[in-house]
Amino acid sequence: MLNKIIFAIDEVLDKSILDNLFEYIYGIKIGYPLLLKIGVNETINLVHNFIKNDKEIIMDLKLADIDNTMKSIVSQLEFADSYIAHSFIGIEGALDELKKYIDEKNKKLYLLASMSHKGWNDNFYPYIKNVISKIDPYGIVAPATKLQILKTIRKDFPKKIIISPGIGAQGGEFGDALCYGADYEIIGRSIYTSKDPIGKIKEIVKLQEEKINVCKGSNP
Ligand code: O7M
Repeated sequence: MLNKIIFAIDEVLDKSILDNLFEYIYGIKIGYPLLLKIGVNETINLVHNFIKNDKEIIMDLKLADIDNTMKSIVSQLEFADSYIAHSFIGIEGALDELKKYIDEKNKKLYLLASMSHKGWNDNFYPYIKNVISKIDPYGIVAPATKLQILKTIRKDFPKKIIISPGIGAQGGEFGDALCYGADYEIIGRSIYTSKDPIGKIKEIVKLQEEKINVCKGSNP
């Protein structure tokens, strides 16, 4: 079965629902909504099975601060495997030290290359691209709502893991980002607002598989 979903848990869920979704998803993404609603300790309890097993836990606080502050934040969330930061904050005194710190802990850094909402300005992409090239993160976040920029980012960074949000609730079609170069699709509301999250995930996997079968061999 295709295993290309990163579940964005931005709402409080029953632990049993989450545990039942376990086998259908590659990893989970946690951010401010959940941490602020239930706190760090409750979040750790909720995702306990994911910590114990081989599922990636991505901490999405979109870090955008000076090095010392970002390191302090990361040090309090060590249950995660990876951390997401903004690229626009630049290198010296920010991302250079954060990358070193995360490397020392054998964790992963993802950098945002572009965002899924309308107002994001991709005219800054040459600057962002330079920052990403120099920092050399483990992975990149790129939008499923803007497939041409996603395709450009894949071309510019052929070996990086790309994770892509904006599918379902934001209008992107399931599977499109995979066809345009993403490794994983980040999906939140389509799953957690469903009355039947497992049924929904199975449906999404099927749609992703169908899309991949169509785009495989072609060059979107
Ligand atoms: O499927 P949704 O729209 O309910 O959730 C999408 C998730 O991806 C949600 O957690 C957003 O905060 C996040 N996201 C975007 O929607 N757009 C972006 O450009 C970037 C992110 C993100 O995950 O950045 C790391």
